Amino acid sequence: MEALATWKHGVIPNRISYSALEEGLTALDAVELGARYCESDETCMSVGRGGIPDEEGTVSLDASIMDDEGNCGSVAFVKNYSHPISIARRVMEKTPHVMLAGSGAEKFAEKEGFITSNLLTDAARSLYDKWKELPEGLNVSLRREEEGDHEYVFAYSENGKTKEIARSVLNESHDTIGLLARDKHGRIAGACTTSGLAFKMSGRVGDSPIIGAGLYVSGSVGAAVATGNGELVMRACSAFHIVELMRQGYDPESAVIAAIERIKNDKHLTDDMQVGFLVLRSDGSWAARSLREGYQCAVATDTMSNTLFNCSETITIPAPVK
Ligand code: SD4
Repeated sequence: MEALATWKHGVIPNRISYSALEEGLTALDAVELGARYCESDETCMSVGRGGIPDEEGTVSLDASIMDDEGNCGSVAFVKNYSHPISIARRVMEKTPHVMLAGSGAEKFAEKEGFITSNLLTDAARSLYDKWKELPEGLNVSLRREEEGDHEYVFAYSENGKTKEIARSVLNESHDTIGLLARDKHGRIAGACTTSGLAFKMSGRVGDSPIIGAGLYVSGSVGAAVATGNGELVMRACSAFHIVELMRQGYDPESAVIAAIERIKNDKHLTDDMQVGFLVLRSDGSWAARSLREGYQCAVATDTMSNTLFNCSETITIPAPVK
C-alpha cells in the first residue's frame, strides 16, 4: 500500500489516507478522506473553506476524483460548499456526467444533501484587503518565500526580474492538495482539491478539476496529480501525459521528468510560476518532481512511515519488494 500527498500540509491528510488503507478501506475512500481533512482545515489557504478569494473577494473551489476503473467526477467554481471533493465523487457515482460547474454543481450538491458553508474566513479576507490596496496595472502574484514560511509576498515581474511590493504575515500558508493511493488489493485512486490561484479572475477554472490535466488514473498503469500554475498544466495535459508515458514503458521518474521538460517549453512560463507532480505506478513505485525549489510531498508506504520529502529534484522509490 502507498499513499502520497502534495506539499507539507499534505502530511496529516496523507496520514489519514494511509491509515484508511491500513484499516482496509479502498484507495478511493482513502484519498477522499485525506482531501476532506484539508478542505476542513481553515489554515490551509488554498483548499476548501479558508481558501484565498478571487479578484471579487469570492472563494470558489475546484476538485476532481478518479478510480482505477476509469470512473471520474469533478466540480468547478463551487462557491458555497466546503467539500467539493465529495461532491465530485457524488457526480462520479450518481450522474452520467464527469463534470458539473457553478450553480449546476451547487444545485446538485443541495439535492444530495451537502451542507452550505461560507468559505471566506477573516484571514483570507484580510489578505484580499491587502491585495486590493496594491497599485493597479501590475501583474501582481502572491507567493510564499519558502514552503512552510508563514509570510506571503506580493510581487510582480519586470524585465524578467521579480519585484516585491508588500508582505503579509499569516498563521499558515499552503497550496492545492493532490493525493494518490494504492490499496491492499492493488487498486489505485487519486483526488485533487483547491481554491485555485489567489485573486484569479472570477470564473477562472484551473487544472485541478480537469481530468487529464490536474489528475489522471489508469488502473493498469498508474496515476498522476499536479499542483501549481494550472494554466501550464492544462496546456500540457500533464497528468494524462505522465500516465501515457508510463503506459509506453517509462518509469515514474522518466515520465515526470518528461512532463516537467514539456512545461519548460511553454512560452507562457515565467520565473514566478511553479508546477509540481506526484506519480504512482500500479506496481507501487512512485516519483515526485517540480519545476523549481520549494515543492514538498508526503509519502507513506508499507516499508516507510509517513515522510516529508523535498522534491525539486526527482524523488523516486522503486516498487516495494513483494
Ligand atoms: C490551479 N493548480 O488552480 C491550481 C493551483 C495550485 O498549488 O495547485 N496551487 O491552478
